[in-house]
Amino acid sequence: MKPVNRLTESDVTPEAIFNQQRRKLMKTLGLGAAAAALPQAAHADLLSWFKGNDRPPAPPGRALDFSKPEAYQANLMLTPEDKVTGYNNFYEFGLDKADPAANAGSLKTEDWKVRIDGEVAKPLTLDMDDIFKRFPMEQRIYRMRCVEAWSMVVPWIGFQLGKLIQAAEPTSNARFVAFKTVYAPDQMPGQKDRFIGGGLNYPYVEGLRLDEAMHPLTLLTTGVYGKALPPQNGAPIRLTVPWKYGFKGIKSIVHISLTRDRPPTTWNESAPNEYGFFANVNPHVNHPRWSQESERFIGAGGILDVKRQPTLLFNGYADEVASLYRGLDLRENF
Ligand SMILES: Nc1nc2c(c(=O)[nH]1)N[C@H]1C(S)=C(S)[C@@H](COP(=O)(O)O)O[C@H]1N2
Ligand SMILES: [Mo]
Repeated sequence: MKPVNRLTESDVTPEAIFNQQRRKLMKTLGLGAAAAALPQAAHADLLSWFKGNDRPPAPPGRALDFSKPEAYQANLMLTPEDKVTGYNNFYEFGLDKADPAANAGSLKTEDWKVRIDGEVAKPLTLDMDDIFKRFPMEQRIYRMRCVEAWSMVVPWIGFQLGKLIQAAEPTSNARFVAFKTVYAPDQMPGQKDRFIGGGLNYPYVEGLRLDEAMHPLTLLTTGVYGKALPPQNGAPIRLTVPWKYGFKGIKSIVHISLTRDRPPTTWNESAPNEYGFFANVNPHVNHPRWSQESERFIGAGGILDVKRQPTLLFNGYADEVASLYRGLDLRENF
């Protein structure tokens, strides 16, 4: 076995080269660069990230106050902090896994405000101080599963989204919750340039059914590893829904709106046959271009420590959430 730092160019071919050329081709053809960007083989992507990861770590965020409720301190092996904050998807800052950590420092998170409105009796605009005052923070150790078939275990800091929704007093018309990322093309190169941003429409938007949003596992997240979120992880506030694919976890949120109708969601609009509205983690429903039966867990060691393990239904949270989907065909509603 070769040590990680001895990986040669041939170790990342042919998959990496294939993906590169595929991207070029898709661009040349003017086809959805977004579809090309989610790699055919995320493994090649992992290899090249480990190879290139000699950058200094992002400056740490400020330490947060939080409790550690027993029920959420899962006894799972954590993905190390440098990987959680160094291997990211945040297409506003580029498509490669190292791009967000390298580029997201330009995001201005001072004077951040989050607006919650729509089908509510009490619309609210809160700044981050208001949020920290109103909602005590908790550490929750959650599995995190990207649709690209890699996974992590992350100690998030956050609070239940349901508490904020309750504070806004939903009307009886509210059935869904829509989320929007900040639109700041001057700070986010991917919003300015279609190719840097993977051809997605910005601002990035996501949505949940109201019962999913009210579920106690669903968090608004303000920190990771005990500190305020670094920009590449979606500072200053992002969504975490641990039983769904990672793309539901919209970053750097400025607007939350309760709606009667199902809101549009970015990846679903970009490729509706590949990314559904529900996006519940499910080993039995494959992505059209790859299997979801197993995943690569990103652990403590180098690339040799990236273990294949079975994907769990609802990402291991079936006892808590399966009842939300009783009677729903999970194959049709993927
Ligand atoms: N605004 C925005 N939110 C986003 C994304 C993005 O590109 N833009 N990527 C999503 C995807 S695909 C994943 S897997 C997670 C990654 O979160 P992490 O980098 O904190 O692990 O963020 C999600 N939220
Ligand atoms: Mo993802």
